[in-house]
Amino acid sequence: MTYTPPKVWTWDAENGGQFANINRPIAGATHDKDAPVGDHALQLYSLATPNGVKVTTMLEELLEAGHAGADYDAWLINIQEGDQFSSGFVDVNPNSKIPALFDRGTGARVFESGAILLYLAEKFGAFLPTDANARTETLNWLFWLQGSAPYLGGGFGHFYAYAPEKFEYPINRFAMETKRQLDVLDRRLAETAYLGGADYSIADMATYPWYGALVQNKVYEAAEFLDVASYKHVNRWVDEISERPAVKRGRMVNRAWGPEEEQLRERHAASDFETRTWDKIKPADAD
Ligand SMILES: N[C@@H](CCC(=O)N[C@@H](CS)C(=O)NCC(=O)O)C(=O)O
Repeated sequence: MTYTPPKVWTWDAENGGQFANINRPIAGATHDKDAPVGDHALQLYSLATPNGVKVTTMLEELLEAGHAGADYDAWLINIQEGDQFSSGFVDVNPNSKIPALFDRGTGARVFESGAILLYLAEKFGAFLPTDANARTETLNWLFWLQGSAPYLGGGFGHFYAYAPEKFEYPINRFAMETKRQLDVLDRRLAETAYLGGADYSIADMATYPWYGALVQNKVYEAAEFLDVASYKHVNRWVDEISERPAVKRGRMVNRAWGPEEEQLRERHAASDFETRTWDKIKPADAD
């Protein structure tokens, strides 16, 4: 069936596909509600999607490395329920997308996951090399990820897993691009231990939640379709990063699906990982 665009596009609220209910052609808040604030300087408003996990991984890595000032409150933003359109969230991120960070210590609002990683790396002097060339290479890969992941998620993942029908043209186009990106990563990781070079950095923290989940078949069920096993250097890097304790904790924060013992829907203290996972605090009347 061929589609002929009308002269002027108009919004058809029910255009189908998962997430159709939260997509709008306008920005701004839909309702008045303040963002919650906890005791720590760093207030994170997020959800454990790959973009959210980038930041919770960084915060947990900072704490693991002894930066006590990185302790944080993480509040759950349920994007299916429209929490990202509350006035309080929009004040922190006018783009209405998780993750968003408010630093009560400096008064800075920080949005865009890449900007949040860079902000935290500079604030704590960690996970970003100080040598100018090494720093530039790390930022090359961080910005590469920020520009590339939308082709994986919004392109390939959307059309392969979430669109109302399987359309050959976009699946071909984005499978091609996703495989090209995996090859870019594989060639880089054949040369160096980590994306920025010899050291684990914010570039790895940004990239792992997307391409790690893809090669471990945790998203889209496309591991076989994309023959992810053939990217052996990517797999080596994914296997190694998966074992980091901070990475394991980071993926639990603001998670509201999957095994209940892996869901720490809100995080306010390090001890919450032991005492406040969903299996332990789920109300009797929750589904
Ligand atoms: N470029 C943004 C992308 C953030 C993003 O796409 N967040 C999604 C979840 S992974 C979201 O909040 N979607 C809600 C919406 O689109 O209404 C970043 O890196 O922070």
